Amino acid sequence: MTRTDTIVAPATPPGRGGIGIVRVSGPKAPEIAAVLLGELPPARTARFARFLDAAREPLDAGLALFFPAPHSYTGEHVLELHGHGGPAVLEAVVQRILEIGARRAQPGEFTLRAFLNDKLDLAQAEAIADLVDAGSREAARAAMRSLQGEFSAMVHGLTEAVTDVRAHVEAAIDFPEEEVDFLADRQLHDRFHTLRDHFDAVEQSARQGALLREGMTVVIAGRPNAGKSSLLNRLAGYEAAIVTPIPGTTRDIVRERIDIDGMPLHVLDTAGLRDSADVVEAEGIRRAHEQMRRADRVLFVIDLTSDPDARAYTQERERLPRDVPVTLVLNKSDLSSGIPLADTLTGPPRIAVSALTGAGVERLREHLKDCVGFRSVEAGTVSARRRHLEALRRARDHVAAAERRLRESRSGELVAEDLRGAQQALSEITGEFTSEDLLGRIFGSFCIGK
Ligand SMILES: Nc1nc2c(ncn2[C@@H]2O[C@H](COP(=O)(O)OP(=O)(O)O)[C@@H](O)[C@H]2O)c(=O)[nH]1
Ligand SMILES: [Mg+2]
Repeated sequence: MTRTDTIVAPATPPGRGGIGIVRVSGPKAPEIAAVLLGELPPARTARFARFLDAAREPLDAGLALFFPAPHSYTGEHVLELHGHGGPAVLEAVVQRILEIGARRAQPGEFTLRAFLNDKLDLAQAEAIADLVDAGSREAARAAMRSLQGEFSAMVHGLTEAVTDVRAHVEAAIDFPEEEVDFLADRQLHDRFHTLRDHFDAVEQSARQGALLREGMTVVIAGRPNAGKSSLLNRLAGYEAAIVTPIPGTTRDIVRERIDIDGMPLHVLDTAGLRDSADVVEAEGIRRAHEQMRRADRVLFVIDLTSDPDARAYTQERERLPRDVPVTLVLNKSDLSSGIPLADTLTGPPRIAVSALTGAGVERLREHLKDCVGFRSVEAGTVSARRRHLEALRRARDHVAAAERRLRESRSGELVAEDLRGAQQALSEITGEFTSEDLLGRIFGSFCIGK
């Protein structure tokens, strides 16, 4: 992948549409325009043009736009051709451009070039993909904030705060006679304290952003006929799964993506847990266990009418994955007078609902949001990814280590070293410090033409 190549790809999704856009970026873009269109359009001005083949017959006609470097998306010369949105006609235009002297772009390569040319930082580049993929208006808004640099600004603010503390510590190293006094300074301890609060605030914001993007996965489990499929349908708001009074109806996993205040909730309905002789149902039960192990939470549905003491849960508990938290959903509350109170203090949280009438389902939704710490999207929510959260955590660990060393060893050198580690971890978020490998992973997941 060299940046002296000129790349080309359709920028609109494959399929048929009113308009199809082909994008070209690189040093040869002006030459390609001259050959394909017969002339180079004036900078940043839409021009009607015919897109010509080798025999100068038009392949298509539409608008041509030329963005001279460095004032373009990628920072290179960019040519945009807005033609008709048919797969064959778009491919013909791309083919002609390949002949003139470009190569096909790899996924995310336009945005990678924008990153390499300092048009945007890594967190902003990721925000572009998040904006394209956003599954809700809230997620789109958060991605837009990150794209505008709000998240990067938070991370830079944090980096500056770490740098300040490090400067203070390094000043101490420069005056060895006074080093111990310097490092025992009350002010330095206060700064560490402020730094911790600062980390909390940024992490909180990033966590909300990551939840908006990735959401949570819950598996609905329980005995046959407890009302699992009814609960899924109630959460989804339509009949996604088949509901019958016959136990063992659900065998395949039924998945639904539901939106709670913009947070994606992936809900999986599973075969009822029982000792079944039927091979098909047994396979369904095996899959249910497999999905539970991967879930963020298990909703264990109890039929209050037949199992008021939630014995099904007590019996199955051993077989449930140990590290996945459970909520007991006490269903069919419309038919049951009281809710069992035994174990309420020690066992998993319990929520009474009626999948039939919908009573209690709103409370269940709120409960799920609380479980992952999702707040309804506040003004400042930015989009963020797991990668960012991990880097923040590593940076915070380095700061904690620095603080510990300060207390224990009073060695300025070592404290400064830890703080350098924190800075490095933070710089991975915005991409001042990145490996080829990480870039490959991030941009490889983009679509072609982005
Ligand atoms: N009265 C009442 N019946 C329910 C409720 N939830 C489910 N049912 C009924 O219980 C039966 C089994 O429901 P289903 O959702 O298929 O259970 P699953 O086997 O756990 O998926 C069906 O006849 C449902 O109509 C509820 O909250 N109240
Ligand atoms: Mg079912």
